[in-house]
Amino acid sequence: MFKKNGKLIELPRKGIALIVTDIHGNITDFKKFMDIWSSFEDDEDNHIILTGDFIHAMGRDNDQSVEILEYVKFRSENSNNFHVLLGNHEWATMSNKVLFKAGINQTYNFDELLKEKFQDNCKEKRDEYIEFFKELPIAVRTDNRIFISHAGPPHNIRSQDEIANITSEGYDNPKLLEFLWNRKDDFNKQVLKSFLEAVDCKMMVVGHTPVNGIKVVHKNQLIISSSYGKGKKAYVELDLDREIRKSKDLLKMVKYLK
Ligand SMILES: [Mn+2]
Repeated sequence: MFKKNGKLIELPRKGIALIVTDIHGNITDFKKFMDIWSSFEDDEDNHIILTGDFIHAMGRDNDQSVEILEYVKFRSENSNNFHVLLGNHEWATMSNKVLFKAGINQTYNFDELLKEKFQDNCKEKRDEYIEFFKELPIAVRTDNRIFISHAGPPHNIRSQDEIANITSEGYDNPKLLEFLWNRKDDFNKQVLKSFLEAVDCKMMVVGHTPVNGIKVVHKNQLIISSSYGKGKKAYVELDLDREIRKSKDLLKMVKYLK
């Protein structure tokens, strides 16, 4: 089992954790990841972590955000080892902020999608989804010292408890926003190092920035693009029992979607 410390999930030193990032409404890829997960899920020591941004495709033609959201919501509410983290796209929906990606107004598109699917019920559905987003954790810390979040790190984090309580003053606070939005140009090597020290971790795994499968930043952050990215689609099959000292150890656990 795992421990839920406020907005922080803590995973013990056993089993495997699949880390999947940035699905962005792509149901074809999502189903492939669920197939992969199906060979792990019977063992209660195994976990899957979706690191947010599972909604909002780049255009409406193939946007299966609602189907994915329904499935993800059901699974995470009915299974102990299905973890879903908040991404900036879910945050924008719950905060009613307009969000553009690749020149497309994602907030508008998502509302239109809800109207199409649920007609008169679309407002209730929207509220239901927002309640779900408010329940989502922000990050996972594993006992073998890997930290997993949508993006980041934020500046000036001093302890794990600060992350556990990060939404205690609402969802519009600067540290949370940095967790959801920060990319490599928003922090330097020293900020990453102090963050990892504060949470007692060796490495950090994030999504958010589209890359060609993977990219290592300042030696201690691994960016993964599992679906929406720049070519290859990668995920991590994290061995929770193995000691990880540096990026090389973690890179051995990276797999690619076929
Ligand atoms: Mn993102």
